[in-house]
Amino acid sequence: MQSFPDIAALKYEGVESKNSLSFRHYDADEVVEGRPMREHLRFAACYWHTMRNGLADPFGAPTAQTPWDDGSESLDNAKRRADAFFEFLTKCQIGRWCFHDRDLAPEGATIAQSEKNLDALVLHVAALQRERGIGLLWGTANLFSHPRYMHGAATSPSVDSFLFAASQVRKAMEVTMALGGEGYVFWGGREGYTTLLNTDLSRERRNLARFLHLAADHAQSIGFKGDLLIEPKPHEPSTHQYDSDAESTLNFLREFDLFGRFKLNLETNHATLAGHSMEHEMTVAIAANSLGSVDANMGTPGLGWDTDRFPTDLYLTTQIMLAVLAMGGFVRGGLNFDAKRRRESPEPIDLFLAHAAGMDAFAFGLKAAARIRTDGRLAQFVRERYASWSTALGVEIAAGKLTLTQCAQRAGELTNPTVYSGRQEMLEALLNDVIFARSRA
Ligand code: XLS
Ligand code: NI
Ligand code: NI
Repeated sequence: MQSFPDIAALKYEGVESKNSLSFRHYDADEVVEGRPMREHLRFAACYWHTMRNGLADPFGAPTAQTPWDDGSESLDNAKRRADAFFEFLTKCQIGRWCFHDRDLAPEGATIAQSEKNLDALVLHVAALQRERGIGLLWGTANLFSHPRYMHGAATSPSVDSFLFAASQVRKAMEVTMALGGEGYVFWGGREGYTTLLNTDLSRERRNLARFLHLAADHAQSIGFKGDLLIEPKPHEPSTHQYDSDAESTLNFLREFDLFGRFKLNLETNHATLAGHSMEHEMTVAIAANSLGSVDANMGTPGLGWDTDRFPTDLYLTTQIMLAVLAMGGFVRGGLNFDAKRRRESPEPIDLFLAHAAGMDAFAFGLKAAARIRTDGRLAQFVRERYASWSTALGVEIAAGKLTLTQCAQRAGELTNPTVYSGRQEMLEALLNDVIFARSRA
C-alpha cells in the first residue's frame, strides 16, 4: 500500500515546464564536468524533519498531516513511517538518507530495550535500502532531546550522562556501519553552556575531546571506514556551543590531537547563525582539507533561529557548488536536506514540492558553478591578483628565505608599493552575467 498514492514520481521536464512537481534543472544523468549530476550532488533527505517533525513551533501545535502515522510509539508504526519515507525518496529521485537513532525507533525503558527496538528497525530499513537501491549518507545519535542530557552529553557535569551518551553512540555507530553508512555525525546541540556561572568550560572541553577520542577509537576497532563528521553550530539550544564554527572546530581538533580523525559537516543555517556566510565556512574547511559533507538548508534573514528552510537561493547554491567543484567533488559526503517545511505548509505534497525546490536550486547552482569555471575570468583574476607572489622574490619570501631585516632592506629599495584595484563590483557583475544572463545556455 502506498503512503502517497496521489503523487507520481518526479521527473526532469526541462526549463520550460510549469509543473512544480517536476525538475526544471535536475536531470540526474546530465553530465557536468565529466560526471552525472546525481554523482556531483549526492542528495540525501533527513528522517527527522521529513518523518518526525510535526512542524510545531514554540507558540503553536503541530500542523503536519501524516496519514501513514497513527501517532503511537509502536514498532509497527515506526516501520510504516520508514515505508512511507522510502517511497518518498524513490519518488523524489533522492538516493540517500540520514537519521538519528531516536527518529527511527522508539526509546525503551532500558538501554537493552532501546537497542532491541533499533535493531528491529534496522532490519526493516536494510531491506528497504536493498529493494529501492538507496544508501545511507550518515547516521547519528540524538544526545540532546532526553532530559538526561539537559546539561550536555559528553560535556555534562554528570558522569552518568556521559556514560549514557557513550552507549548511544556506540550503538548508533554500529548500526550506521551495518547499514553501509558513508559517515557518522556528531552534532553537539547541548555540548556547550547556558550560563558560565555554573560551568567549568575547560573541563567540559576536555571531556568532549575525550568522548570524541573514544568514539574514533571505537570506529577504528569495529572497522568503520566512513568519515567521522563534526557539525559546527554556534548556539541554539545552548547559549554557546563549543564547536561553534569551522575555524573554532578545527582549532579544537588540533588542540586535542583529533585533527585528521574528524571532518566537518557544514550546515548553511549554522553558518548564518555564526555570523558567517556558507561560502566562508566552506572555504575555511576546504583549506584545511576537512570538508566532509553539507547539511543543505538556509535561514531566514532577520530571524535568529535555525529555521532550516529549504535552500532555494540560487546565489547560495552556486557558491556552495563552486566550492564543492573546486575541492574536486564530494568523496563520501553529499547534500543532505536538513530542512523542514514551514508550519504553514503541512500537506504531504509539500514534502515533495519542498525537496523538488531544493534539488532544482542545487542543480541550477551546479550548472552555474560549472559555467563560472568554464568562463574562467574569475579564477584568472584571482591568479593575476597574486602574481607578485610568483616572482622570484615572492617565492623566496613565502619559502621563509628572507629575514624580517632583509624584507625591510628590500622595502627600502621601493618608492611606492604596487597595489591594484580589487574590482569587487566588476566581479559581482561578471558573476551575475554568467549565472543569469546565460542561464539557459
Ligand atoms: C541541528 C542540527 C541537527 C544535526 C543532526 O541544528 O542541524 O539536525 O544535523 O543531529
Ligand atoms: Ni544539521
Ligand atoms: Ni541545524
